[in-house]
Amino acid sequence: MTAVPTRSPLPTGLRWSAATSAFQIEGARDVDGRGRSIWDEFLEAPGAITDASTADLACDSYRHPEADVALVAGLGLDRYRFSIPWARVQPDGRGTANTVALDHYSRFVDRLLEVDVVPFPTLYHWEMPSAVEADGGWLSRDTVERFADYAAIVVDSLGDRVAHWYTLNEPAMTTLQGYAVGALAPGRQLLFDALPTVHHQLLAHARAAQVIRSRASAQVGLVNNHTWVLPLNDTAEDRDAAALYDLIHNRVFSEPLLAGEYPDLAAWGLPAMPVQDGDLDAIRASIDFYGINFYNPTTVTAADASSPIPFDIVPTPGVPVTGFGPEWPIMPVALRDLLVDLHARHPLLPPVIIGENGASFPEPDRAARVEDADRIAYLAGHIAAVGEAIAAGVPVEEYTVWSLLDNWEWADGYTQRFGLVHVDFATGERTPKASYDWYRDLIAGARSAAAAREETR
Ligand code: IFM
Repeated sequence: MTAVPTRSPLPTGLRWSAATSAFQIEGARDVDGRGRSIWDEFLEAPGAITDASTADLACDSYRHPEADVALVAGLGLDRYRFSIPWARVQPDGRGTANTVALDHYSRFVDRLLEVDVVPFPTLYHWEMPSAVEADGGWLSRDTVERFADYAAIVVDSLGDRVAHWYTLNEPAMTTLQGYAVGALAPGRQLLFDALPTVHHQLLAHARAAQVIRSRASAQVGLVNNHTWVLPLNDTAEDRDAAALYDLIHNRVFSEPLLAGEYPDLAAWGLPAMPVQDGDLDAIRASIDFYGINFYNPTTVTAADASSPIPFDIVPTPGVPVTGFGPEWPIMPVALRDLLVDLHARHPLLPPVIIGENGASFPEPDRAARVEDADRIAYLAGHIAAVGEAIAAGVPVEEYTVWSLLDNWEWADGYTQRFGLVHVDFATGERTPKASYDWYRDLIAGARSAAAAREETR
């Protein structure tokens, strides 16, 4: 078991948050008129989910939102990140809103406000209505306006109380794992032909941001998954492989948002993006903050000439790993390096929000108090890395733990536990882990330190 660091890694002045997403915690897939989404389709495919589980019950959060709000309040969070599923609001992905679902999220927002926590919803955390996917999903430009219509419905319902919005969660994972290799829904295996989904997602985000700002006073951003890419060997081949992976995982998303242009795709033999007049201006002007989800670095080596893609992702040598094994190496300094590098390349970087950071470790299934020193060490190390990035001038303003609760980890089902709170999926019982108490105390300590500083001014 990893030792818990004793030094306080606290960066000053951060806001503190924790996150969940609807499909992973809500259950209740067939209530209140919810439509089908690509995840309902995906989990039914034989062998798609490691433990063959479904998200039918998950944490039962749709039926018991009060249980989650109590845990959020107990942590003393500044904000809570949750998601609103498109397929609950527009079951067919177009047309009239399902007011029963909207009322549910409206009451949820009120509950958060009652305990002084700022509601910070994500409009799209991977749950595309099946009907939209059937029309092409993110491969189709028409999805942009359908998403903007959905955003308008939600902001008209909640915009009087919600002033901070994430549009899309991790478009990189949707492109790479959803459309390129098929490890996540919608399970397409298009390799580089998945690239148009990058542009359509960025454009959908930009249109949704316009719509939100035109209907409410709000701060809008998206949150993407970033990784720090390392070549396995210091050779020209591995450096090229790493540069290509960096391009398709990170830069193809960050550069249009932060600099208004795509990196040079032709130089890598990749197809051009389906850009039309005005698209890049809209994308560049679209974020009030930049959300970064960070979990692990990625080590890359050049692939055999016979491989359909020119790189292989390999274990990162010499570092510990999470419950996923070598796939998820633990290297907090990679988060600092990534932030410092992004800021160096984009000196006018808007405020940065760490929208997710956390780790799964093997833990018991039955209700239990879990002494998760390994998770505490992971979080403390990454918060310290954020502090170092801030000290180097990176404008990070908020840090978010993934996740408040153990939940249904997509294709890994219930086999990976990320929560600050243990969930017994057989009974629904929630038991705060040691990391919950640690994070609560860290937040309280940060607040007292900030108050003391104010007093001495
Ligand atoms: O559970 C996911 C989340 O939905 C998106 N970001 C990564 C998390 C851990 O895999």
